[in-house]
Amino acid sequence: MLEGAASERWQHARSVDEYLVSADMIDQSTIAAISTAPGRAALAVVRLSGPEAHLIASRLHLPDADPRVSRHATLRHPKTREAVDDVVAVRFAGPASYTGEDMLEVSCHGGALAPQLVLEAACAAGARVANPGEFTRRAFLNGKLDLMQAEAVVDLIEARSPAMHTAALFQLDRGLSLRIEELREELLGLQGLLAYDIDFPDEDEGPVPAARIEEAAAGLVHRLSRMLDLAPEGELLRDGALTVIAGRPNAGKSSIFNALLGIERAIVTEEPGTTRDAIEALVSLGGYPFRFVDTAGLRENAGRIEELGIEMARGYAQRADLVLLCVEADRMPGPDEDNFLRELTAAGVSRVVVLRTKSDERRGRPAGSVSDSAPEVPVSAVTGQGLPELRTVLLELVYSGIRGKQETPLVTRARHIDCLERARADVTAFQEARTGGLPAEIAGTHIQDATHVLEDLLGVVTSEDVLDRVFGSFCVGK
Ligand SMILES: Nc1nc2c(ncn2[C@@H]2O[C@H](COP(=O)(O)OP(=O)(O)OP(=O)(O)O)[C@@H](O)[C@H]2O)c(=O)[nH]1
Ligand SMILES: [Mg+2]
Repeated sequence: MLEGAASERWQHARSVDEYLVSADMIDQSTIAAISTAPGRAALAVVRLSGPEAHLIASRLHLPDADPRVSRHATLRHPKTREAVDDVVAVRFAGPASYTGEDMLEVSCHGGALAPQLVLEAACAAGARVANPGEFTRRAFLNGKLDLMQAEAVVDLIEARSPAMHTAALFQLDRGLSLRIEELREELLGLQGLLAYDIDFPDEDEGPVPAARIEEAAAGLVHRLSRMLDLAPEGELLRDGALTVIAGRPNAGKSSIFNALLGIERAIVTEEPGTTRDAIEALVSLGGYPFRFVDTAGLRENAGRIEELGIEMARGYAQRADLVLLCVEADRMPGPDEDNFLRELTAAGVSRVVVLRTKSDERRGRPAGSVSDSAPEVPVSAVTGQGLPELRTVLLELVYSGIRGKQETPLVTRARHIDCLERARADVTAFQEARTGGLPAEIAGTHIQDATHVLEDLLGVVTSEDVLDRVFGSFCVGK
């Protein structure tokens, strides 16, 4: 039986050529990097991967040890034998390692110097400094994970909200990959049905009823559409929904911004025109990320600096995923609010919530109503009244499709959306070709195209530049 990285690569490859290409893409050097973040810390980890990882360990005067057994030792410079640090070292033997290659993991002291000196000693012993994402790139090329799992590794590192963290962890466990593989299997099944059709074209009712093929195609379009429907929400998990707090000067915008953050971040005064710059903060509500932006109050005839702030506020509002328009509860809304709402509609911003602020100062219903369509929430930054309701409304408006469905594989990247849309377009083109009466072999090419697109998504066949793009976004050491 075949064993090792080569056999895993072979299982993933569809042809001899593909196997050779994937083998070719791995360079034979041994790479090293500090895998932990710089700065003052108790410990740091320096990792090595490649054919000479264990030889380099010996050159660093680390004692021999079985794989996965940690050894406490003094790491010494390979040439001078000078002590570099007191470390704990673990060897891994490929293919049973993260990258699929031989590896060495050194836990040394943290801080500015120790990890750097360990890395320099490793390089003096024959390693070269790794590029960003190079460890995971090797893991991918050795068949340890597929491309979507590799992306999930970055997502996990960069996750800033519990929901993103959950989605990334689920994907690292192949949640989304399995769903894409199922779709790919179905496309291959459909290709099989079509092959029958091509072999027996003249039979009245061939071995495969036409309805069965049509059903399979419709099912695929339906499933691809369902994944794409949730994709916009999945994408928002990455950076948070851009939520712009806007309104006339003194409406209480900064106070609400601070109340949502739970800290006094923006300056609040009784003077209109206090906020002039846009201030951003990422907040997680119920685990889901929102990027709140406090902006300058909108008004005519403002001074020069304030005017610039107002321009910025408009710019932000027009790009927003959601706008919170603040109007004091006791003030009748006027033309400023009407104009602003019109601008938002023109910019395609459909999600607006009207906050009737300072509602502690008014008893009963707020004065007038601001918009026919936007929900109105009375709030007070002073008493906290209305804030829980506001949080619920925001979550419902932005994340209703994916909230609470932890087991739903989520599409979170532009690359995924692009591939799924292309696959759906191919299957739709197939349906049209069938309706148009085109021969099965011609129509079938669209199904082959769709299959290839999903294979791109999984990284079954991948060009260097796709890999560069995916792994270029990694940090060094991962
Ligand atoms: N009673 C009461 N006063 C509030 C409330 N929110 C804000 N205020 C007061 O309203 C004034 C303006 O508040 P800000 O939060 O600075 O208003 P703003 O919209 O950011 O103002 P600009 O940045 O100048 O556009 C301050 O004096 C606040 O103390 C509230 O909920 N209740
Ligand atoms: Mg303000």
